[in-house]
Amino acid sequence: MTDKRGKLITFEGPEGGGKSTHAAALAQRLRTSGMAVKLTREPGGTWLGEGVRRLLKDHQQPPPTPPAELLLFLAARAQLVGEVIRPALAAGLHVICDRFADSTAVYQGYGRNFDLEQVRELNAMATGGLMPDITFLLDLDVTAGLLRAQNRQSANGGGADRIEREAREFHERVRQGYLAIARQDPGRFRLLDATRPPAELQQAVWEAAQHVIQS
Ligand code: T5A
Repeated sequence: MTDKRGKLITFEGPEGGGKSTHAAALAQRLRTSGMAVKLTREPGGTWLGEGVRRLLKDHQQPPPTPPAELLLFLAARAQLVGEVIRPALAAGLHVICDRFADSTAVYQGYGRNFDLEQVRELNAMATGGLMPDITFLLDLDVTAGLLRAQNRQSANGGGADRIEREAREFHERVRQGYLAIARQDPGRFRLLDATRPPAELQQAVWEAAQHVIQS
């Protein structure tokens, strides 16, 4: 154990923004610089969470009701925080998480129209009040994001998941929801234009992450 807690760094945004790409690139660069890093994702990152991920992405079975969907995302988060994130932070690792509580605030709050305050309270229960030290919001136009996600799936031989198949209006509410919560917490969010070249974005992420890690 070290006496210095690691930092929690999250990546958020609508579909296809490049969260996975940039989370992995940051983890790699931090490791190359000699830092201990845990890279994880939501939903997922634990046995329970990966099971929830499979259930929630499946589009061939009857869909979960909106409350069931909300509670499953929260259950996966509670497990990830308790089993992986808190122990890693306490051991001095920097944790990079591909989506976190803001995804529920936005997809279930703004997207599915759950009461935002109720979602905030449920998120606080799932995380035990743990907040990211910095959150990168990769923002891009809904059509462009869905197209990128589709192209990546075609390249991998897969298809769109259940949430990607939602109506365009749903994805538009998600995008606007992200921009709204980022405006409410400018100290934590770094808003990035996800259409910029990947190398430029990686450099911007690196500089902001370095600043937080050294603080
Ligand atoms: N969800 C999740 C909720 O509803 N509530 C919740 O509480 C949580 C946690 C998760 C789904 O669950 C929902 C949100 C999601 O719908 P997922 O598979 O994790 O599903 O899906 P996403 O997180 O949306 O991830 P995606 O795979 O769609 O997109 P990413 O990770 O943002 O994008 P990435 O890195 O895979 O990149 C997509 C493509 O774009 C290219 C990449 O090479 C790749 O091909 N790309 C770029 N191209 C040009 N310029 C750039 N700057 C690029 N950056 C990446």
